[in-house]
Amino acid sequence: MTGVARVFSGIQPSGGMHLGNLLGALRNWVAYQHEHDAVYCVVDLHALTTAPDPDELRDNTLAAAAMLLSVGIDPDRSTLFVQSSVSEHAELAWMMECTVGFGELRRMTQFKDKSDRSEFVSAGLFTYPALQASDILLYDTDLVPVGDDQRQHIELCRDIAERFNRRYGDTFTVPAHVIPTAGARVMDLQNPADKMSKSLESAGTVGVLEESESVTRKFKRAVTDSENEVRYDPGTKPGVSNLLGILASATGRTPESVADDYAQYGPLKADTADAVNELLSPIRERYAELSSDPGEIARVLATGADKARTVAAATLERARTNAGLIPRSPA
Ligand code: AQP
Repeated sequence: MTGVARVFSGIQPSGGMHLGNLLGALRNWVAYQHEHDAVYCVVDLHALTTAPDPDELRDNTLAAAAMLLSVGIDPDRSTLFVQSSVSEHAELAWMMECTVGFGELRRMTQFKDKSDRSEFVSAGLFTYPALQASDILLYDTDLVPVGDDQRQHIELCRDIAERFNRRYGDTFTVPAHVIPTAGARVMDLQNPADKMSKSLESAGTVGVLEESESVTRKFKRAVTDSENEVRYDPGTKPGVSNLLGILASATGRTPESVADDYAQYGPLKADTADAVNELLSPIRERYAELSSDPGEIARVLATGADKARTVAAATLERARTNAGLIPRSPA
């Protein structure tokens, strides 16, 4: 423990990362590592909830780590590791499952959305928020930077921590979420009612590694509306508001002030594409360099896992003792 606030967040290795991941989460991760004790994790156990192909999961896990390094996560400032390398996550998850209510899990909207789209719904998909609570609570986390879609899960994590603390005495730090003001919910460019997502495989998803011509084309074809007024109003103008939100987030402004600069949709689309390409192009270059050195990525992850394990093991031990589990081996 360093005395500065601890930040924790994770990302699933469920495919190519997209602009929503970048603007909603990863850019904040990078910012936080300069003033906080940052712990970032590729959550491969969460990806197992949807039974990915094993080779794909392996590749995606390393690719996700390479992506985090490419967006600017600095392993000298942040602890970066893969969730399954630190077995304390899975062990504490059981205690979290015994702390969260069935009814609470059933209210999670992400579970409802994902189970509606899946033929096979694993019990793991249902208990996902318990594993996520374990991820967060193991590190005595103060702040969890996430996109808006994770708000409900982090609120549940707080409830789980508070219930455990009430039952067994002070054990966990109760974390707070941090959600960006712009870019918190990047919507699909073709269907602005849905959030941009890795697993939907829509033509309206913009990949972080996508070629700039393709990015420009996707913005040009972005669905707007039949009016011709540039106004930030996500309720009635979701497509236009999504473009304004993206351009605002990419340029550090507010969507309302960006809207004042435009009278037509065409220039708004073109400028948004340019701003996004400007953001993505150095990331693509860095990713190409890093991908040619998988040994370096593995080394960074191994060092990160060692650092993470030290903190996680101490928290797990505290939770075990407080809950009445006997020591693993005599003192
Ligand atoms: N569209 C989005 N806008 C803003 N933030 C987003 N995030 C995800 N989608 C958007 C944030 O990215 C972080 C990591 O996401 P994740 O991969 O762990 O979560 P996810 O919700 O599973 O991401 P996807 O892209 O929707 O993948 P699938 O479809 O596979 O589930 C989180 O902080 C999340 O808020």
